[in-house]
Amino acid sequence: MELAIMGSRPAFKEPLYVGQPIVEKKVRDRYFSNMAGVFKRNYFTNNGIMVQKLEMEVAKIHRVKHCVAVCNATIGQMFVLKAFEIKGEIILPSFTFVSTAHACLWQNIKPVFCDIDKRSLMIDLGKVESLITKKTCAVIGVHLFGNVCDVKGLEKICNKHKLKLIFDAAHAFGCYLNNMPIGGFGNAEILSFHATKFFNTFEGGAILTNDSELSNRIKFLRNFGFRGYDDVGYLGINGKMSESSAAMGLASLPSLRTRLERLENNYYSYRKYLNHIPGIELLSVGVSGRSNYQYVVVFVDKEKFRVSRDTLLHVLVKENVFARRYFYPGCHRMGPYNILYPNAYKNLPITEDTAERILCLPTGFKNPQKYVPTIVNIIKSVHENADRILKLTS
Ligand code: T4K
Repeated sequence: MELAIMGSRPAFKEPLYVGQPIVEKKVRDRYFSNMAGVFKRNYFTNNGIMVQKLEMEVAKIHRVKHCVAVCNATIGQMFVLKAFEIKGEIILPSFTFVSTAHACLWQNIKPVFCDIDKRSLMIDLGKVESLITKKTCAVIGVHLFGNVCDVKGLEKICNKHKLKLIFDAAHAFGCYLNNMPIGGFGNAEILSFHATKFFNTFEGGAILTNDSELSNRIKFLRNFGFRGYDDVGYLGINGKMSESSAAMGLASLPSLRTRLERLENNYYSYRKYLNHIPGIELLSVGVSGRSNYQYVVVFVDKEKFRVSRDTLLHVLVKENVFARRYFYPGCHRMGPYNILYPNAYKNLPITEDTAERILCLPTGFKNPQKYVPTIVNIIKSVHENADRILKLTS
């Protein structure tokens, strides 16, 4: 295959993105109909009926007592930390979206970065205990790329050391561990409903928990700390979800099964075609339960593939395939953590190695046959034309 980097036309006219929102026609129609009701009621935010309905539905799906909808997952995580009055240190992986660490440091809680397990890419249980100090108050596990953390192992450690256990479940809407949906694990789990996620409300998120006291506190925190008219009892802030966002969420719920099928189809299509390229390995998902197949993640072994991950990315972008290096280079190498903890990398060898090899490919196509074989052919051509590509990019 002649590649754009060699002078050919890009394989795709339109850009293909990781995280392109999936909004089926039925969802759009339901959204507009929901919004007609919102305009009729003339009630746009502050715990409206759309938000309340969405909370009930999301709690039901995840089999938890409480769902508190918020404006995004980052604020949601901050609310959980604030509600538990966590201070001191929190152990979390560096291999995550930077918001997981920011939500801690924003409240002057020191993020202590833990390495990840090479296969699952999630926090390495074997290393967590060695990072616990007198100041440690909590551990955050991050369910990544549609897979779920080793919940039992983390619970055991946290129970033993009397630590709170929180899950960043931004990627995990609808994921299962064995036969249990995520949501009720640990003290709280935080979902993201960002536009790029499996389930989106444009911007948004939710805290799932079975802890009624925690849920009540967060409800106050997201509304400036108001306990009633003119009565503020806490240092709250504005973290509310709007009716428009909730209307989008409610419109999407009936289409989740078709969306899951589409993403699953995309994943298996990649798996079928990627099978025979030396140096390209697909991350397995759904290993310990059910995945939402939201991400298609590959690892590039430079020796076997003969071209580095970054050169491959460069070639893909020229073809309008906007793959992404989530979560390169790891939080510990981003500001301000690289300045605060310049030696953190020494304890994070797997994180460092993974961040250099990982690549997320676009997914969510209605008809994967139209896209996936071509994307895979580009990758194959890069390998087959390695010498030429290396000359062109050096
Ligand atoms: N924890 C984890 C593990 C997370 O991954 C995230 C967020 C969070 C916590 C925090 O959740 P929130 O506070 O956001 O609710 C994007 C998302 O903004 C972010 O939500 C997400 N993770 C992260 C993995 O991806 P960026 O900076 O890479 O976004 P951006 O604008 O480059 O968009 C990504 C791709 O999606 C682009 O290639 C274009 C495409 N896109 C994006 C948007 C917004 C679309 O096609 N349409 C769109 O509307 O962070």
